[in-house]
Amino acid sequence: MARHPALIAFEGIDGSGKSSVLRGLLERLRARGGDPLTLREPGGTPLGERVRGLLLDAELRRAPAAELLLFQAARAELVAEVIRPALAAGRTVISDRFCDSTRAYQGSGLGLPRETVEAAIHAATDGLEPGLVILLDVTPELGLNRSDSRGRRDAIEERAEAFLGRVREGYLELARENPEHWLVFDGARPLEELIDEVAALVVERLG
Ligand code: Z5A
Repeated sequence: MARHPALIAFEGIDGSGKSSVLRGLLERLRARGGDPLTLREPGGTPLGERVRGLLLDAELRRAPAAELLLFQAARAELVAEVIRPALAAGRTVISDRFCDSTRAYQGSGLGLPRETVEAAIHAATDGLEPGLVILLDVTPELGLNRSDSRGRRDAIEERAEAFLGRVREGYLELARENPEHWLVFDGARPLEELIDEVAALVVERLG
């Protein structure tokens, strides 16, 4: 496993506020003259966006292993074509989800064996891992309420609250296992407060 200090991932269950905090962080980093590359998973390449369409289609049934591998297909393309070249050029890369989403959703959530999940992730990333993971922790109830208030649930959000409970526990376990690389925030706090705190810590980490 090779953690890259300039690769930052936002993680959390659906509706945890990742995209909102990431947008706020980006504004603050740009105001300081930074030019980070921001991405979201799955997606970010022509192939990845097509795979994203398949994965989020609520009408399309899929076996757990098929789901695991589709996420990795999108990720492999993103890592090879976008993330590695950007890191090699010296840019900071901030991704809305990365490989820990797979550990939490397909591992803890769907119950796929850890070795299977790790082998699939490794095939996609060749061991590249974020130097910093920002976890926005919310209860499944709050996350689903926020998704519902936007009036949409995709294939993965359709799953039960119990599924998201396992995903949340999976994330918290990963954070406990990797305390030097994970920062956990209570995603129920006011948004501006969260953005200020996350931005201060990211600026400190990036030096
Ligand atoms: N997935 C997977 O299973 N395995 C993998 O390997 C990968 C992904 C990479 C991608 O969906 C799905 O793929 C995802 C995991 C799975 N599961 N689902 N669904 P996506 O990209 O469409 O969505 P998402 O990543 O789950 O994000 P989201 O649902 O859009 O939520 P979010 O980005 O965390 O939250 P948000 O959009 O910033 O906020 C949601 C709403 O809450 C919004 O109206 C905000 O204004 C509001 N909000 C946010 N923060 C606050 C606070 N602090 N206070 C009050 N209101 C707030």
